[in-house]
Amino acid sequence: MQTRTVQFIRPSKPSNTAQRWSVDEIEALFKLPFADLLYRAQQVHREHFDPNAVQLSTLLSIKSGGCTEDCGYCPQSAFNSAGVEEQEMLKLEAVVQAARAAQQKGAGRFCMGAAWREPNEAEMASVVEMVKAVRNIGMETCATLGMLREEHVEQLRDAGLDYYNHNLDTAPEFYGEIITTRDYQDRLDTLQRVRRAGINVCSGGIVGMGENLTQRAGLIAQLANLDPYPESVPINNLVKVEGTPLADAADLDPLDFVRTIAVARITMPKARVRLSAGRQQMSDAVQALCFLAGANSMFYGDQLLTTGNPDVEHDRALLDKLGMYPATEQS
Ligand code: SAM
Ligand code: DTB
Ligand code: SF4
Repeated sequence: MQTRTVQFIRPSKPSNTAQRWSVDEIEALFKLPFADLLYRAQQVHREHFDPNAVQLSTLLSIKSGGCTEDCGYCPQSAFNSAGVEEQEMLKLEAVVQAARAAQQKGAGRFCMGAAWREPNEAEMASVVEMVKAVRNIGMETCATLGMLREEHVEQLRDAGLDYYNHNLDTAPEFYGEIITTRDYQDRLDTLQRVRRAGINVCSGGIVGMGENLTQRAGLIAQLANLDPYPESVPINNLVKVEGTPLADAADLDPLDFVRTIAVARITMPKARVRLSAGRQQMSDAVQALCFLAGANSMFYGDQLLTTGNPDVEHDRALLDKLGMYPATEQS
């Protein structure tokens, strides 16, 4: 993999003002002939980005397991029996050490995830220190901590957090079949607080949970119609974990995953569209199609939160094969 210096700046004002998309229009994109869809996505991608540059984020679970929410896909929910033991929050030194290791391997952004509904004051104080320390080593920072109150958003902004990840997960119509302990509106409210505080928004969802095409289009419509739409859009392919209610969900056709990437690219032209969970189960060829469809970001590092990700050597070889390289702020 070619190495380039990863530089970053926080955009002063998001320029990604939304065009409104109806669910029907988005469904029609999904139904385009594959080659036409990819051609359109490619055109949009090349208008806004270097098509060979990929932004690399490394994840770290700073607090794992025992979560009080009932998300049907999640191995960390206390409602599920995936065998993820509840652990205490990691110490600052361990987080900084993991961030340095990720940076040395070429990641530009470090994303800290916590398995809880929302942080309390003590937890916020620890996370603030982690954000400051990771920024200090020269990485972009991201956190995913569930619901946030106004004061928490302000604390994270003041610590210099670059991105906040909070996923809509699926369409409003399908949401209730996956999660009952938190409302769709709660998620939208948190995203709005993050946006208003001037922190970049990272929000996406999961496909392959048994949603139909209209519902898959409904998720993209929700994201694309946020005004402005998110700077970063993680598209996760469900990782089916034994002990979760979705362990036996039907496999998503890989070409439908590629289509989802293309539709996200077309409807959110300036967003980083991230190949997220599910890459370990995906062939190199499918991932290459995802890049052709406009994906320009991925989770990089041997672990996601509690499940595996392709190892770094494999990803470097894949990027080399494709002539791709880590993104800089210009690409
Ligand atoms: N607890 C916080 C929350 O839910 O907002 C942050 C961490 S949570 C694990 C972050 C996201 O990971 C979820 O919203 C979901 O989109 C994704 N995720 C969790 N388990 C997954 C799985 N098995 N497959 C794909 N994505 C998953
Ligand atoms: C996102 O959209 N996907 C990441 C990150 N944001 C936090 C998490 C994927 C988790 C997959 C299951 C696990 O490893 O626990
Ligand atoms: Fe908890 Fe987040 Fe997992 Fe839901 S997705 S169970 S909130 S860790």
